[in-house]
Amino acid sequence: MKDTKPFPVLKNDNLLRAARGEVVDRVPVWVMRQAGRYLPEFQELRKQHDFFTVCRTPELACEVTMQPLRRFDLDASIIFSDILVIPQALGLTVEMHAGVGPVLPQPINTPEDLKRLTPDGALSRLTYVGDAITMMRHKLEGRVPLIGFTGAPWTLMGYMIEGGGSKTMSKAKAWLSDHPEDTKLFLNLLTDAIMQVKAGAQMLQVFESSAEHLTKEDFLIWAVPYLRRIRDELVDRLTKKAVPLVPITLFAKGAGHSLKEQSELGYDVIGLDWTVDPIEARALVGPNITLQGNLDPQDMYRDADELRALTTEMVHKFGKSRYIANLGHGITPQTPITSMDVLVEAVHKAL
Ligand code: 1CP
Repeated sequence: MKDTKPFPVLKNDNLLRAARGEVVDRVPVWVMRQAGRYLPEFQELRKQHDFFTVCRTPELACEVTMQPLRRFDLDASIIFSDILVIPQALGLTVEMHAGVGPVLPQPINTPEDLKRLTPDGALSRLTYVGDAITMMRHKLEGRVPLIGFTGAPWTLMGYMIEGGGSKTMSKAKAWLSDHPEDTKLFLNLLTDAIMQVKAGAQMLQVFESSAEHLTKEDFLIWAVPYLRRIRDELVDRLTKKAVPLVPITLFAKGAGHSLKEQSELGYDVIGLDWTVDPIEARALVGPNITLQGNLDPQDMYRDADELRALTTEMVHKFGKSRYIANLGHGITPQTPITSMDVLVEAVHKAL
């Protein structure tokens, strides 16, 4: 039976206030991939359960979502799931191989293969995401906001064509020139499926993690229109259903060349990777967008004093207004857990 109890009142709303440009008590901080491989309790749970079983079982997904919050004074939680649940819901097999990452044994090789995808009913195959989000909102007891997320079309298309992660995305990039019309169909199909994932989270993040493989020109052609569409349709749908809007973050890794263009897409927050200078980024996006990021995940391997100094310097550059502290990409598996405390404390004490 669906849980229809009202959600607990939010106590720490600094994340949402920062996203809306309101005054915050302290600079909010969370970390991409904060629920995951660097935590021994996650590794322990993964010994007992397959990756996608964790995603599909709300109790387990909530447990993993909660793990970093038990240890660190974070200002947000992010629901445990993966961007590859969408290709799965579209009928592709996705396996998670230990030490390798995601593997899609029957990738999309040719435009003909698009017929294998099953967009009809994809939404109903993703109800477990919404169920986990609803359960998590209760379990959080209003401590911090809950972030939902999705992969952006170009990034998802890349995994579906390459059959997993790729250093070059060469097969997916070949599609752009070899099958431009089919690529548009493909990207639009993913935009549609993505639209169906939003599920009552208090904030959403769109991951365009593979933007780093595109030239600026290709980013503007093959990513930007679909990123615009995701945001516009989301706002449109929520408005029509009289559901209050939630802030949306765009994180296009490696697209620091197009910050101005990104700032014109209607997103509330733009996530930055570590290659971008905070002061230059602010000048490009103007005063009305919140910035998120962007410590180099590798800095988490430095000693505590160095990490503290770098974090403090970063927060000073961004300032207290319209800023959410984070890494410039996901936390990496071998990161010492103690670095998380140093990071979080340094952010909170910086201003
Ligand atoms: O066996 C395991 O436990 C696998 C490790 C793992 C985890 C913990 C994977 C495999 N995915 C996740 C969870 C996950 N994935 C979250 C959880 C919430 C959080 O704490 O942040 C999120 C937000 C993601 C999103 C995701 N998955 C992205 C976008 C973010 C990013 O890092 O750029 C991408 C590209 C993926 C694909 C994926 N899933 C897993 C891996 C190792 C990868 C990347 C593979 C590659 O390209 O090499």
